[in-house]
Amino acid sequence: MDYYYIEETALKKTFALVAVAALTAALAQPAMAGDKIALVVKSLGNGFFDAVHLGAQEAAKELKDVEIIYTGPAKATAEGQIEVINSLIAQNVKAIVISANDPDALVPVTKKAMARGIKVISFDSGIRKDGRLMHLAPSNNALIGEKLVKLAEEAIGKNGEIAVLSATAQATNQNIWISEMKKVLGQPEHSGLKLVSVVYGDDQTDKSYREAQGLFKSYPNLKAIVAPTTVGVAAAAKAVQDEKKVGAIFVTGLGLPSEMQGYVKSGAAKSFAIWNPIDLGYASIRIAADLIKGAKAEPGAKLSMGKVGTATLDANNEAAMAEPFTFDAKNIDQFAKFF
Ligand code: RAM
Repeated sequence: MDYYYIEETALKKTFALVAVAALTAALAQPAMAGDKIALVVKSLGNGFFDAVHLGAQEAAKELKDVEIIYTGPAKATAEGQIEVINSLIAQNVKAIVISANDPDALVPVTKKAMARGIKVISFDSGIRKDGRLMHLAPSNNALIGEKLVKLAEEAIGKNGEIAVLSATAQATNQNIWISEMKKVLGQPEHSGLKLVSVVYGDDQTDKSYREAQGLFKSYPNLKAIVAPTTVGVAAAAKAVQDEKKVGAIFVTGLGLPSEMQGYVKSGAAKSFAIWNPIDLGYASIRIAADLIKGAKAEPGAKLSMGKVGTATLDANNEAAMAEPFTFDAKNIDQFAKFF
């Protein structure tokens, strides 16, 4: 696959889209009437989901007859999301668009919602197939796994100890990405990288920071921390900086340019990747609105993501939005103002 080509194209597309998104968001007043679509995130206070919310509002503004209810638990737990969903069922929302804290635990409550006619879709972090109509992944899972390994090699070369600092232990998305990463690490050309540990910061800054410190202590030869979570990657980079490990341990993974800018400048991180979270929120709401209007989520179906394109559902009713895009010292300033 020609990565250079993909990234050039993605750069142009992402840049055009974020510029439009920022402008639209600045002009937008939240739509106050119409079909209620609930956007349920893993936890509130996460910058990634705040950017998703911006895109959701942009879609609602475009659709005119949609009202977004942005909600989620304080901590990234399935129990918290179950409570939130029960209250949304009582509020007669038309759709629930959710990034799930667990693939299985939410199934009974989302089935209950679907039995009442509520369109349930997962995005970002999936719910098991029987608990949702479809899932919109931000990107292809195998591509993300490959990207994470390449980022680690960009930072430290072909050899050395690496550790993963993840979100919660039950997160559908991170667990898939880590298992894809392990497949890539199993290939002979990556055999020099040794994955010594996987730890969980639960998408909380303080816990992620402490887990990173724990890795420094337990693995004195550690060369890189790969964090496939925006919360974890920023916390790990801060720990590297605070503990004066810049140049000895490198942090990479999936991060927000706005949160990683300082760490790229300090050298705690050389590069990291992400897709456009504003687009992800926008695309998810467009799909939910289509389903409310009668579109069917079934294998082969083509659902409109508005200006982001078309989601074609696979045999599991899943689709992927875009390729991950890499950020480093050369382009981070350009993007940090957007997300
Ligand atoms: C965190 C969340 C989210 C994930 C990003 C990369 O914000 O865990 O689910 O997609 O990181």
